[in-house]
Amino acid sequence: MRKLMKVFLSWVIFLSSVVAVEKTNFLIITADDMNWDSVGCYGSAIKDITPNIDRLAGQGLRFSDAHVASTACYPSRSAINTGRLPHRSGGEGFHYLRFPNIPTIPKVLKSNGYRVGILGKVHHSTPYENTPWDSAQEIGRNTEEFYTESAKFIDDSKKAGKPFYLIVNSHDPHRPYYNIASAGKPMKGRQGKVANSHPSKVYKASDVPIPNTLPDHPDVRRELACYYSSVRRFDDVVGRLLQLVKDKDLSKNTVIIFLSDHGMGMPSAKANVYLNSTKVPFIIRWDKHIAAASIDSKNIISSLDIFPTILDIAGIKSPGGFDGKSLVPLFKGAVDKDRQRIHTQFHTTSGKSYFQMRNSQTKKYAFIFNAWYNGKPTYKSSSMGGFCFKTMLELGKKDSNWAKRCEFLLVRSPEEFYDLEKDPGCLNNLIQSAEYKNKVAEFRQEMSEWLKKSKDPMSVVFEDYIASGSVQQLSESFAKVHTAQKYPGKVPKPVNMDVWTDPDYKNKKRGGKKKATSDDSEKNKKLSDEERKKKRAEKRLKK
Ligand SMILES: [Ca+2]
Repeated sequence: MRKLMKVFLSWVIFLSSVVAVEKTNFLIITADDMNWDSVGCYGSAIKDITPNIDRLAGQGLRFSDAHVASTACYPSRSAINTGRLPHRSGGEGFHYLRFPNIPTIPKVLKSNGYRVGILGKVHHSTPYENTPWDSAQEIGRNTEEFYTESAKFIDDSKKAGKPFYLIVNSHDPHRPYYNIASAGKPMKGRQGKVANSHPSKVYKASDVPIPNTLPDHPDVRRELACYYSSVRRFDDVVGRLLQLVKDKDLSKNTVIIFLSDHGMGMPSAKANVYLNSTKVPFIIRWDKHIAAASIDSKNIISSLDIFPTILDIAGIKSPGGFDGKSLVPLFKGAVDKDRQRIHTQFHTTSGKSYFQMRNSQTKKYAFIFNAWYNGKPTYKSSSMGGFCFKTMLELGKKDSNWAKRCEFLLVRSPEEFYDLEKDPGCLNNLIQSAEYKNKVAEFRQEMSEWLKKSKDPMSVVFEDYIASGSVQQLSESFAKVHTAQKYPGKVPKPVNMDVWTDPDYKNKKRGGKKKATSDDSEKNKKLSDEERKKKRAEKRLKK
């Protein structure tokens, strides 16, 4: 009898491992601050800039109109993790989700038998302090390290007999760009353990296209060349990850999704809601389920669709509450009439400057509401860093066109309206144009309905503004709502990754901010909480 039981049990274990192997794995690859049109298959003017992303597009489905929900690292990634608009998850800024118990990709997949892992940008991609990552590791900009660390995670998942969800987040092409501070030498990774690698191709100032939002100036060219070299280094990572999936023989049952978290860190892109802010390259590959080299140019899709799509593919019951929906019906070329418009948002920079923007756009037009508008040159974000905006300001001293452009970027207008087919760079604000009067009215009405429907706190501000037409009323209303809407979310500053991967972490002692030596840790152990508080107070007094 015991022998029979043993045979039966070994069969159960064998069968369950077979079932687990057949489950679909997910590999999500994200670029950081990469413009949609920097990619070869999206029309980059640099020939063969991204051979590996282009190859991925050749194996899967490329969406020509994909947008992210918000345009800074953390909120964009919170939207991916929750499938909800930032104000509906409490993931508006650089903090954990403010609202409790929002279902997240890692939590739902883990509770459904997946091994969940994250490589790179862990701080910006972790929705809650108690997110149950099985593996969470920071990484620098070394291409081979992406291969070896991802391989380890995949091997460990195989050993555990579990399907995996692995999100690999490169820091490229986020600033600091390749080469800019180190004159051609690899820089030490900020978070990586090894030196950053060289891109497989380095671009020169004369190689790069200049978007019409930026001046053609030697400093801008030099900076863009560094940016494009970083784009190339990201593409190298994609190449190694595609090779890894092949090497591990996982092509058949692994879905690969690639996207950028938002547009490039340059004026008129990142930390705004223009076309170059929210539009991203977005490719999904799923062997035998998606025809190779497909292109979807009929639907507008969102990063909010990723979570419901994963659940749909994995056959996991949806917890509901999404603002996105599954992309699976589009894999066979369906056209969805509800996917002809998209709503995007911006709330706050990492420096906690609140520039509340809302955009309602179709393929043809974009209507923007700047709830933060106050008539003064207020706007400031990392997209003004580096040489580009500095050069624009410098040129503006002699050229009134650049002076006007700089002034507009700093001040804006309560509402903006663009004809995206004629003006994808969003340079010509048509809000006062007689020709577009009816269109503007139509979009304004839709914005009003949408803000109410989505329970957006900025709805009151918008209604106050359109009822009064007064800038003063706008400022007063925004100040009122804004005071209640500051985001006191807890900012993750873990000293190591155990905070996310070790369930007992909270019960263990946390180390200091600086790297503790063995002597320091002994000292720390001896200090009681009271003593530590006293020491901190003394330090403050000294300052
Ligand atoms: Ca980013």
